[in-house]
Amino acid sequence: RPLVTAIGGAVTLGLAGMALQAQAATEVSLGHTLSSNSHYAVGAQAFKETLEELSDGAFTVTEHTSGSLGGEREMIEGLQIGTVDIVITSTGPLGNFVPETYVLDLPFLFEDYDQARCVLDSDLGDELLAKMGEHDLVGLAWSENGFRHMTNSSREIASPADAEGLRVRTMENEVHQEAFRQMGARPTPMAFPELFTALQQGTVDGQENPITVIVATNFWEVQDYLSLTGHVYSPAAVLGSPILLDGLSDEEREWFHEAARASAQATRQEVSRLEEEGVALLEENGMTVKTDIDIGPFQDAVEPAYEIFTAEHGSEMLERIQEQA
Ligand code: EAX
Repeated sequence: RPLVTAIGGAVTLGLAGMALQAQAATEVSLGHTLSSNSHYAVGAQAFKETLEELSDGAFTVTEHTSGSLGGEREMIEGLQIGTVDIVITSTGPLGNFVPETYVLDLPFLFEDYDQARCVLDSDLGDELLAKMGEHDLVGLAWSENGFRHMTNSSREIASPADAEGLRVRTMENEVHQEAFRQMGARPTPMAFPELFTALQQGTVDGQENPITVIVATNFWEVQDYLSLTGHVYSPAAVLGSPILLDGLSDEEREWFHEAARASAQATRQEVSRLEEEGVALLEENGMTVKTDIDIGPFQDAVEPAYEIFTAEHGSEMLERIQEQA
């Protein structure tokens, strides 16, 4: 009898302990626009594992994929008002909130992944993350989307002339829109969750995204041609909501920063892997891929976008990046 009571007591204590822990756990919502087999999902899982481990289960992370919390612009707004806690987003719509980040979206700014990652990991990258604090956002880490390439359903694009008149969906980013206007295309800004249907229904003829996104979204189902233009490097940011993060202790906040860095690291690795394997996969799925593109004429075509950019945003950040790159 005493033994049973002792066991009963231990079980009760154990259950009480579990209940306490369950009560204390804070659920953190994390949103992104891509599918659960994407490089963002890999990053989301790394964020989850790291935060849950560092906090010993005090925080649990729930991932919301495929734009189920809205497009990137909407999710950034969600961070500002606290309806979502963590967002992995391209810089596409970010310039609308933090104009200092527009510089990163200039076409042909970076030559390769090493260069881009190096700049984002430098003081300049930290400065840009800190800037987000002035706009009701917490910049946690620079992650990655990848170099963007053009796809469409009409024809092979080998030169800017081939893009003439093409209705190309762009992100909601004025620098990108200007670049495509200069190329002679007809840019149509649109949130990512609407894109697949727009391509399917022919509302737009083409779009541009990194190999990672083209693979994760099965764009081969609605696009026949891929041209490896690599016309712009697309960074991603891991952002937090000040509504959650401002209320945490320094130690807790540092866990979020560390989780975001682990997330970025995992995502970059996945981007590199897909850069190696993705094109073959797209060809297997029936896309015609133009690989040996002469980017000179594309660079010439988008040159005026730089003047328009500096007239509006100044040239200081741009020059600093160009010096480092
Ligand atoms: O961040 O909107 C886009 O084309 C982005 O590349 C996508 O949402 C991933």
